[in-house]
Amino acid sequence: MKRRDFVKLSSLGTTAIILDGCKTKDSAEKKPIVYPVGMKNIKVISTWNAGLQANKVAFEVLKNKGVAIDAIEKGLNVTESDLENTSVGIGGLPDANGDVTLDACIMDHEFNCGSVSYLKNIENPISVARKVMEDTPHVMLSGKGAYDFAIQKDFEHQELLTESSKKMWKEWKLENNNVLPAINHENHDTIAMIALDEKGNLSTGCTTSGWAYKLGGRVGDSPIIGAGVYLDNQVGAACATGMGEAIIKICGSHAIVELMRNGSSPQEACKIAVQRIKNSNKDLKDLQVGFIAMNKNGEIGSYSLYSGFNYAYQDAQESKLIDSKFDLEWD
Ligand code: SD4
Repeated sequence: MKRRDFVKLSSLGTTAIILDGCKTKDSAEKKPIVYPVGMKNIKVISTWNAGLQANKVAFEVLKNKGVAIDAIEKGLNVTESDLENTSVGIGGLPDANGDVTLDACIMDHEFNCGSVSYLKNIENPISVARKVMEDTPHVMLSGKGAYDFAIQKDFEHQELLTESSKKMWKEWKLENNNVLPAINHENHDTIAMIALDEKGNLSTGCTTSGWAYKLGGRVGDSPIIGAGVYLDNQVGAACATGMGEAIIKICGSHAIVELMRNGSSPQEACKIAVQRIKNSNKDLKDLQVGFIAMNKNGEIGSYSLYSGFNYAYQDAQESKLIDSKFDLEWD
């Protein structure tokens, strides 16, 4: 039997054991980790308020014994197709030129991942990302290539700039002299999600229209594996929201998974990642970032730099919004 291999399911099918998945901080010796599997452990978390609706759909998939990757795709599709959501999919706020350009990525329990960036005119980029993962030898497609691939896979060409998003963009152009707005709790709700299925497998994904009124061509953290999301099924998963530039610089989600591997709880790991961002940026003004994480045991955590970040939680018992812990008050 190989080290780190999934060892066995218990006779009741409610626990599984892995070796060396999450070492405790001071032990070099490989302690077996027992983690729960089974229907009573299924759960979903996702960023911001819009996560409540998305979680419901994702949870339905899990409840019907579906796999985590399906839960992620179906859940995130809800937010992408919500015309009222100005941060994701159709209705997302455009870049400075008025183009809606979308970023998304998805990752499963076997390190398979797919991603699209700078994708125009396709309502559900997370589904295109999944096709990249499943139907190509690549991880990431961008721009026109991603669009052409989506059309080839029978996705529909859509106008993504709604009348209300267009109006907001025009007002911004007139009033703000091309100054980028802050990414905060009032104007942003990119969705990033983690799901744990009945087999004890995790998946994660993220989808966004990115920083409103960004420069044309800008790509954030959300389609970047390791920044916007990361997952090691023997350890846990993490995903991000907020200013992508700061998240990319510390490989935020990957950092959190590595911290969990070395013994941090999801909560501690998210906090340490935020501290790294705090310490690696001179100007913290308007630099909101938030992380959520779940480990193999289904324990969850989150942390943001500023107040105002929340995330949605759903399991068999409850669906709720949780206010994240944070470092600084938003004024
Ligand atoms: C980006 N991280 O494009 C995204 C934006 C975001 O809540 O998450 N906003 O940088």
